[in-house]
Amino acid sequence: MKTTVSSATKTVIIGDDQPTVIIGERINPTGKKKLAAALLAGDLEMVRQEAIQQVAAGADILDVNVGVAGVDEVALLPEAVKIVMEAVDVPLCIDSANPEALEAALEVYQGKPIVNSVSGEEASLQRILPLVKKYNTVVIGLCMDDDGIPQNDPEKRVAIARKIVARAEALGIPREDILIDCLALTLGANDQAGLVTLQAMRQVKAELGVNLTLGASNISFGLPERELLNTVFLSICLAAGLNCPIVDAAKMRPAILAADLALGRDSYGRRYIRAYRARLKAAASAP
Ligand code: THG
Repeated sequence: MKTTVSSATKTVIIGDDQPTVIIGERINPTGKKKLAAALLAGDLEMVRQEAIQQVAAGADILDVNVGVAGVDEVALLPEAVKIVMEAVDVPLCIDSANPEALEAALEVYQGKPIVNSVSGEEASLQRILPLVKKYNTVVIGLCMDDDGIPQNDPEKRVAIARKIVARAEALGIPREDILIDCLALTLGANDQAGLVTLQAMRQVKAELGVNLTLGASNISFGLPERELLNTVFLSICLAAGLNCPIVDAAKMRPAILAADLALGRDSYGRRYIRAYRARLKAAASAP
């Protein structure tokens, strides 16, 4: 199963026989007061800087989310997408709960982006899947529906993934254009949350054969030593078949390269060694 996304000039392939694809999470005002304030003022300079820094840190795709209370996302999301397309050449993952904002961004996008996201909620299926078809995009399907996110019930999350795939295919959206997100919730509220996500991912991959994404950093909200927990959980997820995590590239890329090598996805360890040499060189030239 190969999922292809693109910018105007670059193509990224997502699949089990490919190296892990990093979707950079940092263009997102959640927990970032300065970015939230800048977005409210219509200032996209921080967005531009985050885009450049994340690609320098090894992000293969960038998630773009400008959702702050009080912001006009229909106007701002396409502007943010344009600024990011100007600053970097990687494909984008357009992240909004607002269908009008998604469509406005799809109108200006050049290439084949990821729409983040559709869910199993009836209103979402009816509103988002036709956009995915019309604009020929890839789409992330979230394992939640009108009853919310199934807690401690991996089978229910798999059932939602099955429904999203069936509804997409009924509209002529091919299965390779669907990335399923089994959803990571914080371990701070439920110590079984990680295991539930892992079991759902294994079953979705075995039954539906689709590629998997995950906002993996959610696992550590509210807990100490977030980076440690994120790194360990992410490594376990990669072994369970996660293909394109949404993470902070600067923090997670070394562990992802190590996991890819350990899992036989890095021939002769070339990517692992190249990244190590680049870090040595950067450290030697640092002031
Ligand atoms: N699934 C899908 N899309 C998603 C999510 C998901 N998009 C948004 C989110 N979840 C993934 N992105 C983030 C972005 C930031 C953080 C976590 C997930 C984060 N931010 C720090 C905080 O809030 O404390 C602030 C970071 C900083 O200041 O450096 O943790 O699950 N499909």
